[in-house]
Amino acid sequence: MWDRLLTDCHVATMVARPGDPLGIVRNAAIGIDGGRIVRVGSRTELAGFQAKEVTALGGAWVTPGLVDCHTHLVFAGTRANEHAMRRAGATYQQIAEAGGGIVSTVAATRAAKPDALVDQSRRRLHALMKGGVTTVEIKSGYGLDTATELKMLEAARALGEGEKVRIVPTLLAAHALPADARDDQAREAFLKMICEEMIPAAAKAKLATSVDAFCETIAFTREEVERVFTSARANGFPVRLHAEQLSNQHGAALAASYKALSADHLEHLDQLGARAMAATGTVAVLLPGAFYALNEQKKPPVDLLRKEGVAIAIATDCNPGTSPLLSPQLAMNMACTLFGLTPEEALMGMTVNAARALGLAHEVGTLAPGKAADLAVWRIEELAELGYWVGLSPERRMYAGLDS
Ligand code: DI6
Ligand code: FE
Repeated sequence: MWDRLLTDCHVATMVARPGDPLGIVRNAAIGIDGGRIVRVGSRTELAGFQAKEVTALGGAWVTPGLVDCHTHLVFAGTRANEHAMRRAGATYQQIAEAGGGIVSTVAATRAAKPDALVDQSRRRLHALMKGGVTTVEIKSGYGLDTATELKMLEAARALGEGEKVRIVPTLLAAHALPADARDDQAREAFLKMICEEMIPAAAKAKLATSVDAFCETIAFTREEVERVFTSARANGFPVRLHAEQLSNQHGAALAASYKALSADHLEHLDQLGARAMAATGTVAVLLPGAFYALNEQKKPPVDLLRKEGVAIAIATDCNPGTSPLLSPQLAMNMACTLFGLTPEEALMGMTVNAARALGLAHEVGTLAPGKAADLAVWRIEELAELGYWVGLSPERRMYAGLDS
């Protein structure tokens, strides 16, 4: 006898079939046992099975729990002042050069006690969970010293321990140069510290599952990113990269040459970069929240990604500077309205393709036998409503087969 049977629902399994990219099963039922999906099929197919608990969902739609595959949600303080500066015309670069930007969150995060850091971040995590998120990637990158980078990763882990959610921690030490590391010698010392101290320490403490970096004129060069990736590889980490956000640094191609799980942002991606990503299965993670908050004009080349066959994921990029976004639904909606994705592509972007971007496609992002019973139940008439409503929340959210 199974633990649970969900009946009277329509399911988007997200297991693609010819002519049916979302793997839809109407009038369906879902069997759950031991926190995992054991079977998805039509109600009649599953009619003979028994479960300890049977829940009729009244014709609702079920999707995999949403996967937010790019966030910076652990940090202290806010940067609401930058919102005002930006509205008065300041650019991301100008704010960074004026001592704002990432380094101001670094000061607040270094100063925060571990418990305070967890408490502040938990509010944001709850908002994403309320939106149906069951898996969330969280990056470090506001420490920029070994102790604080590890403190952030520990905070991410602590958040996961107390909540019905899967946390996927990423070391993003090469996020910005610390305020006191602007000359060549200090820059070199910082990179050495990332490669020889932070990455090995995160590996030893098993506090991260991948290594990320920011390749940009205001951050790190390709050569520097390559050093970070070399150390990541030596320490057993897969990599991902903030690439082509504000300019074309050819970071996506570099990331692909290291078989990166994902390259993220990509507004300035060119054809060579897209081809390189397609060849290695590197997922394109698009972040409409940052595009929106920065009032960017150049959109990521969605047609090119489609043409080259690069899988597209969508994430909130939740962070205090460029994407104070706490709604996965709004991320999906903006991916449609701002970037021209179809509602189907947006849903794939926060389920199956986001799971791939995290290297977790075997666990989450689809509803199929053996996968985690992480799912969201939506009171909607048709599935396209998921990329349509602004501010819709699921009626129910289940994590490992349990209501939460
Ligand atoms: N790109 C972004 O949009 C965020 N990080 C990054 O590398 C910005 C993070 C911040 O401004 O705090
Ligand atoms: Fe980011």
